[in-house]
Amino acid sequence: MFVRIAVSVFLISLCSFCLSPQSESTETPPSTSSAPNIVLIYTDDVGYGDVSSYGATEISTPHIDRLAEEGLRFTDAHTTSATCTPSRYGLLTGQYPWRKDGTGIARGDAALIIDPDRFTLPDLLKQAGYATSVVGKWHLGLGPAGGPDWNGEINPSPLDIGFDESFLIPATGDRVPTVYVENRRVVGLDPADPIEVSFSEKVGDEPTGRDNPELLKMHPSHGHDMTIVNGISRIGYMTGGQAARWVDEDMADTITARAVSFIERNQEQPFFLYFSTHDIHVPRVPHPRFVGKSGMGSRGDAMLQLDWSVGQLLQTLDSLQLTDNTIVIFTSDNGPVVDDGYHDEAVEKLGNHTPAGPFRGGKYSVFEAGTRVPLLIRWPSEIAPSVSGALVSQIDFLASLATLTEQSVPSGAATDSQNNLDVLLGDSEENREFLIEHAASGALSLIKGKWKYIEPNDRPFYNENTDTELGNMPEPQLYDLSADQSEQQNVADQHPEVLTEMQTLLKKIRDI
Ligand code: NG6
Ligand code: CA
Repeated sequence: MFVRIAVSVFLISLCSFCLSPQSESTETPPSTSSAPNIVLIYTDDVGYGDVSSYGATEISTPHIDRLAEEGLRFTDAHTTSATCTPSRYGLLTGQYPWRKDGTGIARGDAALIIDPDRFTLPDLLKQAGYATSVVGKWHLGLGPAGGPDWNGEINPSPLDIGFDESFLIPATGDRVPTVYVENRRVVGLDPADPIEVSFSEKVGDEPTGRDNPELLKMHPSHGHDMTIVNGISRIGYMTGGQAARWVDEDMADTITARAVSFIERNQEQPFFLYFSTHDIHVPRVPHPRFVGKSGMGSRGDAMLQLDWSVGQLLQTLDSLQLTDNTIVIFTSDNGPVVDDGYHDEAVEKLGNHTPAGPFRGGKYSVFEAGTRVPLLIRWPSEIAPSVSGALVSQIDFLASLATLTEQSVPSGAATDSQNNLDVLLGDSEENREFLIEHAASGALSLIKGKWKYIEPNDRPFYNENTDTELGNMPEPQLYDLSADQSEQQNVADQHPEVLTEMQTLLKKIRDI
């Protein structure tokens, strides 16, 4: 109730601001400083069991844990998908990525996947009067059909879908081009040394991991054997842009500093920061000050680096006295993977650590660990610390934040996003009526009540490169998550009526 009242007060004041920012009324104009800032920390490949507040005992993540101690810790929160590009598409658009072609793992030179005409989460917050920024991993494509002009203006870009500013890792750390893009330009590019990128054939004459493994400081375990940059071979070929190339060891420092700067520059007005970390995706090359500190190899060290980045943001909010009225959301884009393509000692030094927590599968998988991720939401002035077992999905962030900021969503936009604000603020523990999970194979799962149905598909059950149970099977699967959260007993044969009901509902949702 307290939260509801406080949120209503905020809504009234923010709404007045939106309607009459130039008001000439003699009354004191409503203060926009009552609008909560929103910092969305979107991590890469962090699993349910990778955070100590979610039960990890082999690693300590004190800064992330602070969010759990001071906010809400969700135990049944999901991304839309078990890989990065589709999850981010769903997060930013409120439309399930499987409704749109071309939302699979994007190439490093993919065109912008989100149509600039589509209403997005940053559009919403901009409309509500927020300063909006994305810092870090993008992986939603850039530029027009055919891909971006790395040597000129990159257009369209996040600036065309609602962000006021952007500082990007264009795709992933393991894909070329290995350069940052700030707003519409590659950072630090020397025009005399233009960038060329290809994912189909070698360009330029730089060595590759395949031909010159002796030049590598980290060797691929599968794929990742094309152009060598900073001693690490990548996915894709690139030449040129030498002065603009990032140094992997400095990446967390670089993007964290950019995020801190955005907060500092916008401290006097409501802001939305989408801080999208590279950690703990491959290649895991943390700064030397974290190397060896986890005892768990580079994956654990990258986790410590991620925790440090979170700490820097929290400290910035503290020092600017913004903590009380800033909503900090910490979550991940998909479940965990240990060997995702490099020999980085993650497998050898994993020890007793369980990245997926109690769940089966991992990144790419149809099983729970594919999409069930940590979700922490802290808003000290409004949310009492607690644990929520409610079934929630990132697809609902858009509609829920629309309710919070009293903005309307245009008809036809974000049609899969439901207002779930009460649950996200800890005012209710009502489960989402149903939840869809989307695996890398394209297969969908449906959760409703205690049941989880996985549709049949003929892709492999197991990926030996990543050592992941993908969970694909030619037969329908049905699990009772209330009794079997690790999806061991397929009870489809015992409950034909439930199976039919789930299949009918999934078809209905798919056909909307
Ligand atoms: C896969 C890559 C993997 C990772 C993934 C995307 C190979 C063999 N594997 O194709 O390393 O880059 O794509 O990860 O190339 S995600 O988190 O961005 O979805
Ligand atoms: Ca990811």
